[in-house]
Amino acid sequence: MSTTTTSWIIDTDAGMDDLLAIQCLSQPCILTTVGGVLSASHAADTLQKLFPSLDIAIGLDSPNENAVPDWLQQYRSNTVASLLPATQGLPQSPPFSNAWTMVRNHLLQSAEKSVNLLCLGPLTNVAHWFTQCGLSIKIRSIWIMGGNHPHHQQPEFNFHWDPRAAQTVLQMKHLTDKIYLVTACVSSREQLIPTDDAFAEFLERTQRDSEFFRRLLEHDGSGHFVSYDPVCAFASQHPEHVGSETIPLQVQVDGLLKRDSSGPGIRVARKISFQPYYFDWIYAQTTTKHSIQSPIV
Ligand SMILES: [Ca+2]
Repeated sequence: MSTTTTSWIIDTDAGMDDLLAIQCLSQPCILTTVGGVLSASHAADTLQKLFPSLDIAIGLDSPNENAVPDWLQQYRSNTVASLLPATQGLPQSPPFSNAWTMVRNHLLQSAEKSVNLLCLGPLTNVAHWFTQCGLSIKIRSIWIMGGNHPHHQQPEFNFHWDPRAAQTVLQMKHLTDKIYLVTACVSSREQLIPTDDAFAEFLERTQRDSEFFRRLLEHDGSGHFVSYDPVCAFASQHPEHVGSETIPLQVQVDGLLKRDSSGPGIRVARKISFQPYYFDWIYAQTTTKHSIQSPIV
């Protein structure tokens, strides 16, 4: 039996910015984890504690999981892990489902062009899912936070962590025209706000009215988690505030995106209307009952 409504799958590596993005996406969704900022299993454990009402399944780690750099080890042990003591006393995480099994079952039950993907980590899972089945017909849109604008020479983390998967996904014939790429260049802290004062005012107002936001700020006082993944989530919910261009792209071996006329044409976000829409959205989604209720609230 097919459903006629649209649905959302969020594929995430559970960084601080992922957590805000998930909290802001107000409709029910499936969460799948992918290795990146956290390993896939660590991410699932973290999300289960923070968002126990959502369906969560474990996906794949990238080939780079065997060579985690020092800075990432430190992030794993300090940043996201430090949110978890507030959830102590909750039941242990159950055995998680396999992400591919959960996604496949969901796609099989869904109508054509009804499932949206929000990809907030490396593309390891997505490359795996759609190279081995013909279910891409069920996909309506794929919003990807990752990569760099080709005028920029620095690879972005998600694409750098699994460049082969990124290249595989961008080249998938049946998916290319469904992809919306929100690069690091258009979603970084520098792009978000005109002045430090305006950002400070936003942080002050939001933490005053949102316990969830305040808890995130306790662990990252800079508020950098407002960058990247929540921007991609916002773009997916409000495409009317996104200006885009289509650019032929190839992923280099280090994850750098380069303009290449032999590559597939990918829709890339060029400009996002942050003021006031993005900040009003973050405020509304973290302070109203529409948000996912989590035990840290
Ligand atoms: Ca992420």
